[in-house]
Amino acid sequence: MLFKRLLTVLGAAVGFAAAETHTLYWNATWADANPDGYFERPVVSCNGTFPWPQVHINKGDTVLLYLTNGLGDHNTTVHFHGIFQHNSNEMDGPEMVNQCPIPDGETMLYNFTITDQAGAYWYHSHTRGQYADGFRGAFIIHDTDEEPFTYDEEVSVTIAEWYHDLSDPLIATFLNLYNPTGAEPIPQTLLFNDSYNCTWDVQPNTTYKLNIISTGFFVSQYFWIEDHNMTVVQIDGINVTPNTTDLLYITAAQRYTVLITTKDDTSQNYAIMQKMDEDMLDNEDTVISLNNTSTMSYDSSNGAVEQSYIDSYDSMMDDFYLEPVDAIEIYDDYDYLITIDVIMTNLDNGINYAFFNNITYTSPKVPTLTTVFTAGEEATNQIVYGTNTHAYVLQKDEIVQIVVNNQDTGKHPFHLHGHVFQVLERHESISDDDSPVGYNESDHAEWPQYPMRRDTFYVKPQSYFVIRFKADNPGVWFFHCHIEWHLIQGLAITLIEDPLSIQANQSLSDSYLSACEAAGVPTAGNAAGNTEDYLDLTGQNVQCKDLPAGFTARGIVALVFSCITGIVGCVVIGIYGMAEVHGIEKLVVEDLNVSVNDNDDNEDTGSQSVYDVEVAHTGDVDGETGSASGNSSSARKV
Ligand SMILES: *[C@@H]1O[C@H](CO)[C@@H](O)[C@H](O)[C@H]1NC(C)=O
Ligand SMILES: *[C@@H]1O[C@H](CO)[C@@H](O)[C@H](O)[C@H]1NC(C)=O
Ligand SMILES: *[C@@H]1O[C@H](CO)[C@@H](O)[C@H](O)[C@H]1NC(C)=O
Ligand SMILES: *[C@@H]1O[C@H](CO)[C@@H](O)[C@H](O)[C@H]1NC(C)=O
Ligand SMILES: *[C@@H]1O[C@H](CO)[C@@H](O)[C@H](O)[C@H]1NC(C)=O
Ligand SMILES: *[C@@H]1O[C@H](CO)[C@@H](O)[C@H](O)[C@H]1NC(C)=O
Ligand SMILES: *[C@@H]1O[C@H](CO)[C@@H](O)[C@H](O)[C@H]1NC(C)=O
Ligand SMILES: *[C@@H]1O[C@H](CO)[C@@H](O)[C@H](O)[C@H]1NC(C)=O
Ligand SMILES: *[C@@H]1O[C@H](CO)[C@@H](O)[C@H](O)[C@H]1NC(C)=O
Ligand SMILES: *[C@@H]1O[C@H](CO)[C@@H](O)[C@H](O)[C@H]1NC(C)=O
Ligand SMILES: *[C@@H]1O[C@H](CO)[C@@H](O)[C@H](O)[C@H]1NC(C)=O
Ligand SMILES: *[C@@H]1O[C@H](CO)[C@@H](O)[C@H](O)[C@H]1NC(C)=O
Ligand SMILES: [Cu+2]
Repeated sequence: MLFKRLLTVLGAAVGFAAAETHTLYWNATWADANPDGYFERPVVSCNGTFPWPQVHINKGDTVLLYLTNGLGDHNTTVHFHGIFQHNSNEMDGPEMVNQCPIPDGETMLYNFTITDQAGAYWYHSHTRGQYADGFRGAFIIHDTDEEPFTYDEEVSVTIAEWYHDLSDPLIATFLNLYNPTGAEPIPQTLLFNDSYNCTWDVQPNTTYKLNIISTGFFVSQYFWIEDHNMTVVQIDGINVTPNTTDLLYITAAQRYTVLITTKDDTSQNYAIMQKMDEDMLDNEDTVISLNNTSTMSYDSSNGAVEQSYIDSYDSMMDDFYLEPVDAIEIYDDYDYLITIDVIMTNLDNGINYAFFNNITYTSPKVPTLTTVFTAGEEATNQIVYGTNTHAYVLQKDEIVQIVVNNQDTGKHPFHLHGHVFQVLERHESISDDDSPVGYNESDHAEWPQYPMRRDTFYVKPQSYFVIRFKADNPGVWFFHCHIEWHLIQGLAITLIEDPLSIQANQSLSDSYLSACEAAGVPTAGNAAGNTEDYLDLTGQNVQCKDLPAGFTARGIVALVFSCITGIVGCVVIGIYGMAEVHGIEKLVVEDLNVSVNDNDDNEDTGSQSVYDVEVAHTGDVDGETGSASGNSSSARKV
């Protein structure tokens, strides 16, 4: 162990860790697997094998990944979560944002070099719901520079929840008139390394660097190891001043790297515990086990462990207080402000969507990156990206501040592609009995001098957070909730960072263009596919209409409730329900005596109507800001 440590230090000192190229061939195919020991089901596998491989590379290395779609009945894509993709924006992955979907039988080359990052990352499909079906794995970048902490061995583990149903049917019942409150599908179990009841063999008297990587898509997890402390040294690839805790709270997509020093006696094994954050589940009816136990084994002859209990889940480490080792100071001020309110509500088709302000993200007809490359000088005009991609054009090197005001009663872990961001403030959660609290620029908490940075950070119920980053990485970057269900509901915006530099320094590869051709997606045009007039968005994809005035989510709940409780109601739904809600309103009012325009009493649905919510306009914050850039929720200082 000492030898290994010496070698690493020596290797870094004399720089013999020459950059390598890792050529990977992955064929995404269906296979059967039983990762939780309860139920065999089809999973998206790598070459027929599940789980997907852990990828280990060094800083400076290049990845050449040939991803083949062998699924037959689905498109695919892959995103390397947390990777900056400097000058390789087309390799970032999100479907119709950074690339075309890869259709059946096609292969796309992901070609990128890791220049300035190390630590625990992961990869996953960025095609609707697909990583819930298994397409996900750990991606570890070993640092070639000396790390600011020492250890003997490095180990990585992924944690996630698991469903017995496939994503397709889950999405179909989730985005549905019969699910008007938008209740998310309930997972059945938790997985450890995409498996269960695992054993981690440890040596006594040894310090381990453990990368804990959430490859989850919904529920946050508490994580603890019986009678062992964990010293957090890195979050989402950012080294932090060591902070010791016995309990972590890990949202979907976050990573914690911890040091664990083992005991010097081997007479006992210990439980490694994972537990779902029950507050995020609408019900627990179909949960098989809220928690799961794996074994930290000092000696296999000690046998299996009992689960370990803790007194309170309130003692978890609060990542907000962690300080980055590089002590980068808070950016002085912002140049550009984006204020977005999280709202969940129903549209005219009765389906519950997620909104930032009044927009639920709807994919364009041409990937946003294709539009950047083909719009010429119009690429700096937000209009060409369409209204429903919720696009913001950022200028080179400006400081961007994003304020997320969460009007919803749930927690949401937000992820920014292409960057880590400074976290200035996360307000405490506000109880369901009170109204949501939004950020007030003239009355906020004191901000840290050296803010914590990471790429995924959660906002608390009915509360807000404030983040800043520098627009120094030209590219199209998605900002979205990492609860996959909420992304499917439209909780995303698109940031188009310095589009003219993208045009000048990057290009679309043959592989990108041939995937588009095979998928039948145009290789030029604005969001509507128009190549003649980039300012003409006629025919673009747009969200469904708003509910008729005065018709609330509550009305829909009543309507569906009537279906469940009364046969007559079912007939009504059968006739009108699947197509349009128009006209149903009157029926609901008559049949169920539900009052319309009764917007002040909707706590029984947990949802709010669009008509209850004031969209925030921040164009004139403190009278200091310049004219809004055409979007009501953003403002650039002049
Ligand atoms: C997948 O199969 C290809 C072609 O047979 C092979 O080159 C590659 O190494 C395999 N990858 C994994 C992770 O099994
Ligand atoms: C990928 O897998 C599919 C399904 O098993 C198979 O038909 C196809 O030939 C494979 N492609 C490659 C490049 O391995
Ligand atoms: C794959 O993507 C193309 C282009 O968006 C689309 O037309 C097609 O329906 C998709 N295929 C599947 C199976 O979803
Ligand atoms: C990968 O990208 C680099 C830099 O753009 C390029 O030089 C190289 O040819 C690419 N590799 C392949 C196999 O296309
Ligand atoms: C877990 O594995 C141990 C052996 O390591 C076994 O004794 C125990 O029964 C297993 N528990 C479950 C729930 O499968
Ligand atoms: C998780 O699985 C990987 C192999 O995919 C293995 O190398 C690693 O040791 C496992 N982690 C733990 C903590 O057991
Ligand atoms: C964990 O750390 C706390 C505070 O530093 C200490 O009191 C406790 O004894 C430690 N527990 C273990 C098991 O080392
Ligand atoms: C652990 O190290 C201590 C001294 O540092 C030694 O006394 C003890 O025997 C070691 N324990 C084991 C199990 O190797
Ligand atoms: C784990 O869940 C089971 C039921 O699913 C419950 O009986 C047990 O108390 C839970 N353990 C912990 C540590 O919460
Ligand atoms: C953990 O999961 C396994 C299988 O998924 C299950 O048998 C076990 O009861 C779960 N609960 C605990 C506390 O380990
Ligand atoms: C450790 O984290 C706690 C909050 O969980 C914070 O109060 C404390 O200042 C942190 N200490 C260091 C050294 O970062
Ligand atoms: C959102 O509100 C803005 C400003 O009021 C309006 O121009 C735009 O059409 C609205 N968008 C949608 C999708 O309703
Ligand atoms: Cu969310």
